[in-house]
Amino acid sequence: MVGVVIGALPPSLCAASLCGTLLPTVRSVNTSEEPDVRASLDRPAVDETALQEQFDATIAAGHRIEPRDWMPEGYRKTLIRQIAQHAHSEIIGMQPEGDWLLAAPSLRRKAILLAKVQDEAGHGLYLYSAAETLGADRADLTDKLIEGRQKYSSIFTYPTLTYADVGVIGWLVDGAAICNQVPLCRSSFGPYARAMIRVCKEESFHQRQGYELLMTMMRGTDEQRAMVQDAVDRWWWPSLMMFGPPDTDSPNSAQSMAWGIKRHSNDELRQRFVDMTVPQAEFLGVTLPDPELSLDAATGRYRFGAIDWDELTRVISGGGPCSVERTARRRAARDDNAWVTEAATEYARKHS
Ligand code: FAQ
Repeated sequence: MVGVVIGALPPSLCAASLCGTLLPTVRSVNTSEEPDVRASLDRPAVDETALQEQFDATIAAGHRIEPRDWMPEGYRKTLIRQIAQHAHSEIIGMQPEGDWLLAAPSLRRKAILLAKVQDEAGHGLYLYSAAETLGADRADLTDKLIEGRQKYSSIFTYPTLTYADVGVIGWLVDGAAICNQVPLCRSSFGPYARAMIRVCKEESFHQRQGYELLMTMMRGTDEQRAMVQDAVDRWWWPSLMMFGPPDTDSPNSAQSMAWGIKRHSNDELRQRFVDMTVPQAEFLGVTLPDPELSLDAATGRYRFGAIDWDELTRVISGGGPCSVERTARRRAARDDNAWVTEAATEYARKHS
């Protein structure tokens, strides 16, 4: 006998339907000792070569792969890896700014920050939903994050020391996220690409609110201007690391680009971010902490100094300044709220 349990909380369904990627998040469970023979009975014999050719042709034509389409196992695994890491980044990324919610300097700033942090939660939900369309289980992904078996963006292991950090995260971190994620709106996997469209619109608002906060502080006192400069000094290099290792040391890029998951290499996007950001820094009146930063007149692009790749390796391996704290907090959120999951699952079971 085969029963069905709901494998996710209602929010996942809401998020999935919002981004048009609704697939029922149900897991088939064999509740008897009998072997589950449905799979072999339902499926006609398939010609893997023809399926692979059809997949390749879809990618070559720039069309989308959808969850029910056949896909190579490597493509599915790569997508789950990247989308899960992306989702984890959005959720862990709520913490550094969330730390300032109770200390925002005015009601207006608090309302803006609250809306932003809630947006990041929404992004995480869209992304977990996209991963679920590939057969991943959300609870399992969360466990992998907490146990250090899946990554989240290096940037969120750094602490937010002053309120200027909130502005700098909006300007630089959301700015880097936009550079990275706008091309993902054309990613070959439909649910991921569609989720990115809404995410990018919201990131764009986030970047503007950060820049507006910094502009306000720069028009303020010497102390406020010093706070902004200090925050820029601390966040500039970690923002450049968000784009990942250099192309020469990026094991996943070539295949991900061949599959149309990534559209540009890590270095290309990093350069685009620098070119976009330097004029914004000049307008703001801050100095970027890189004495080698200079405009190459021949290419119209900015040259920049060497990135400390050892730092990125250390942070990615769990050695970031707040790595332990970030994961511990996520673990506590999972454990403290387990009763909600259990209640919702039981409710769904009774009504299925
Ligand atoms: N941090 O071969 P590659 C945001 C890992 S969302 C940690 O180059 P790939 C919004 C990489 O996963 C920010 N790990 O890998 C927000 C791989 O590990 P694995 C997140 C990193 O996938 C704003 C290994 O190193 N955005 O900011 C990092 O081709 C404000 C080798 O690297 C996304 O996730 C790193 N920086 O390229 C929220 C965008 N870099 O799995 C709150 C989607 C690399 O082999 C507040 N993701 N690694 O063990 C991507 O575009 C890609 O996954 C890259 C990495 C570009 C991040």
